[in-house]
Amino acid sequence: MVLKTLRCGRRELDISRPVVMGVVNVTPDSFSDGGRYFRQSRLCIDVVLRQAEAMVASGAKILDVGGESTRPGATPVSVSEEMDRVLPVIEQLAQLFDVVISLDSSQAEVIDAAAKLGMGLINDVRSLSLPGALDVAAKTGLPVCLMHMQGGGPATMQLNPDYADVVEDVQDFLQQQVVRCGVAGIAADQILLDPGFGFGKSLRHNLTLLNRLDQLVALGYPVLSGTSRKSMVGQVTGKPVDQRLAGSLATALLAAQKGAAILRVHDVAETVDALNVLEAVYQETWEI
Ligand code: PT1
Repeated sequence: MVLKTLRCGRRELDISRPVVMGVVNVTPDSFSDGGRYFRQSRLCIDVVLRQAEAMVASGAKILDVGGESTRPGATPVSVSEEMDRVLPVIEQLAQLFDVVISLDSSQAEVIDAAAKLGMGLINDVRSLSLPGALDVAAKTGLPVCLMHMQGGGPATMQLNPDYADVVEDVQDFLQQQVVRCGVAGIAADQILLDPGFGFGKSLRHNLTLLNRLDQLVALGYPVLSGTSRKSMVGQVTGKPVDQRLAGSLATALLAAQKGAAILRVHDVAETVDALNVLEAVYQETWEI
């Protein structure tokens, strides 16, 4: 049951080839580009729009807008603050660019409001577990990305990652979330799965999940992979966050080779180039 298009509101997203999702962080404390769009702690929407425009020109098919930092140890943000950050950006991006605008949020209120402003995909690192989020998401009819996280939340998730078999545990969790979504009325062909790299995982857990990503793909849902600039890349290469491009490209290519449908990245142009090379080599053989 590998399905090839997602119905993202007014837009359709072709995922018969791997596509790139560009990260648009509107948080003052993002792990990799923290505060880039902030001047004296005020959000500069024109800077965000210029960055997004460059990502679209480089070949991003999705822009993922997030107002809550979810990196390890990040502090929570209030719902109203999150709304103030993401809603104007979603509205503008949806009007200006012919790509799918994704919202990286766990809050029912934010999801509901963003759906009315042209959001095309719901990306929730908490798999629609917060009050009201599942029903609001179902009501939109939009695709949802369900992600695995262990350990309660970004503040505590890296304290003691523990699995019997990390791949099987992640599969089991995600399959339970698929059932939950089905009961709420979300169509099976509008569900994406994500192993949640860096969310309650040791380096070995992350590397095992990437090495065996094909097992997650085998569940039959499109898989989203987010490894860009993460500490798993830093731990292997010994490089700080601003020098993780090459390592991140390696993880993106590996994920694509193992069947990932969407690569969530900061460096869109470089990732698109790398995927084009992979595709040129593979030619017609993506169907695995
Ligand atoms: C992700 C993801 C996300 N990651 C989806 N959404 C982040 N669907 C935000 C580190 O170890 O993988 N999938 N939204 C960013 N979160 C992290 C986590 C950032 C870990 C950095 C690390 O460095």
